[in-house]
Amino acid sequence: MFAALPAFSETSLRQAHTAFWRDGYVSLGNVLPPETVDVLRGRIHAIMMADIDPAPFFFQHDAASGRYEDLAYGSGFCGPSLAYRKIEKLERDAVLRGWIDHAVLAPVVRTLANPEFVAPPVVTAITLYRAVAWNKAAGGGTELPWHQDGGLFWGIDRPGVVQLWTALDDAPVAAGCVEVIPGSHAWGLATPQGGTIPDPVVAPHLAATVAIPARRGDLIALHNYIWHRSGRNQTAAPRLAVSVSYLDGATRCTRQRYKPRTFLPMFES
Ligand SMILES: O=C(O)CCC(=O)C(=O)O
Repeated sequence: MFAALPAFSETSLRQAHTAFWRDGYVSLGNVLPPETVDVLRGRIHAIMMADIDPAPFFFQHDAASGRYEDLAYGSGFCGPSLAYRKIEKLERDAVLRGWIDHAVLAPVVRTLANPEFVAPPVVTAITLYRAVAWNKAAGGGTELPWHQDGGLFWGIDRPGVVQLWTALDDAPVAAGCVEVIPGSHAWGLATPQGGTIPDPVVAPHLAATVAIPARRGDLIALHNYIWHRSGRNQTAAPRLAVSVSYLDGATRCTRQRYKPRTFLPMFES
């Protein structure tokens, strides 16, 4: 299904590296052909509709109000619906894993993970923190507040190295595309626990917001510390994307209340 994907050139990786470390994000272009997008999108829809056994996956449904504050936690799968907001553990599906772990992504992750540009990238061990479908049903979805993907809340002993976000539907501004504050990755964590950034901290920077509208098949890299958000979907079409967070292979889980997690090795084949 992925056999024909072209490799990223050294020039494109160099340009991506410069933009990523300067701005905290970079668009890597349209990488997936429509037929591949259809397969991946179809898999996630089948999981949401329970045409594929939903048991291996973690779900969070949209709040009826579309307000982040009203989301239910711990409810999991609550019946077939295309209005799940988030589905985690996508790597448990062999087809989706084929993209998460695809060889064409390995040099992108290894190049962007290193603050110095090295070509070809040093072959370091990479593991998976999470692979998540972010879904906004037509005319719905939930507003995702400004946040960073790191901090104590993430339960790891060092920051993630990069996140790759793939659009499986068009994501124009009106559909709630990802928005960022360029350069904010360089400011460290806004709070030690990470996650949502308090409104008074974000407010002085809002004028610098940049929206990143995407077409289906587009790939975007996000630094874990970039301040980012997305709004509700005000279009008549759904907005689905997959976001994969990669770790340096030496990363260890720091949680103590539960058995520490181990992280799935990536790009080994
Ligand atoms: O797709 C979205 O709306 C949010 C994506 C996101 O927050 C992430 O990839 O970390």
